[in-house]
Amino acid sequence: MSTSEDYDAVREDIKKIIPNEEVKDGFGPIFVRLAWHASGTYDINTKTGGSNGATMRFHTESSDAANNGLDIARDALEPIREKHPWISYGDLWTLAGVVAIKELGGPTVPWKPGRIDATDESAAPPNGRLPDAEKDEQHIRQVFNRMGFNDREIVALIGAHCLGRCHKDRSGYEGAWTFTPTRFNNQFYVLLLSQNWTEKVLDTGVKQFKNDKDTIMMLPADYAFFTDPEFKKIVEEYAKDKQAFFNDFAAAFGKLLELGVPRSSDTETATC
Ligand code: DDH
Repeated sequence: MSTSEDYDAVREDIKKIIPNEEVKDGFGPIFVRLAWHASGTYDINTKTGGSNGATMRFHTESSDAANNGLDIARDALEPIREKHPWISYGDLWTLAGVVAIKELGGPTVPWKPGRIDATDESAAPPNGRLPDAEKDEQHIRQVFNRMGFNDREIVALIGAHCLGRCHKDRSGYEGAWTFTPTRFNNQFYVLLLSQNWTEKVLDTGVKQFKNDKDTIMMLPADYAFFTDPEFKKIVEEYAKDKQAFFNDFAAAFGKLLELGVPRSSDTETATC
């Protein structure tokens, strides 16, 4: 049975590899994206998908276009798995997201171990469960309600777009959402409200919103948080109140990572 010291040792090793001169923004933002994509396939009705199983190791899920580029995060974590072979990939990937958020200045997200890796492809959820960046608020609500999230949790979760950027060769989109892509903060909301956004079509054929100086961007699915009145009210609140965002984000991201993870009374109490 692994102890909390064992998990602390893994946390330390994850921390060490997050800053990386050769990788733009380091590995922090992409570890957050990996934790989210590993978890965000959950379907509350069928109780399928989610981070238990680490099914992105299998071709069905790793080849979902939404997961393009996440091999970079999985490969970066592989030496840590080799050093600590007792940890499941599901635990390692979700823990990497939690450690990254903290390292980049964000809140402490509650995290518990206990994910068990699936042994074959049949456990993988079907492709297409993650949100489509071209789509609007109706699609966003449909996808996140399927995971079991309400409006407030959805708005809190999208604040993670304060981190990192879009890469043309991965998603077809390009650029960062904020001027501080390696700092976890409430700038996504501040900039969504304060910049003047103009729609542009990129040479990859996708639509994106750019600010006047063409220095930062929003996806159509981000811009929906500006145009939908219910979403916008919460965006305004988080833009003004960073602490409210941090509290709500920590709770919502912690809930996301738990989706579909079976809990016995033993692991229930083993919070790390
Ligand atoms: Fe996201 N995201 N995301 N996202 N995401 C991308 C990058 C990152 C959508 C689309 C994209 C969340 C929600 C949504 C992060 C975290 C989170 C990219 C660019 C696209 C496209 C990928 C690339 O080109 O490298 C859409 C659509 C949604 C939606 O909700 C409708 C959520 C909920 C999270 C979260 O973590 C809670 C992070 C971090 C990145 C930056 C990755 C990087 O490499 O940098």
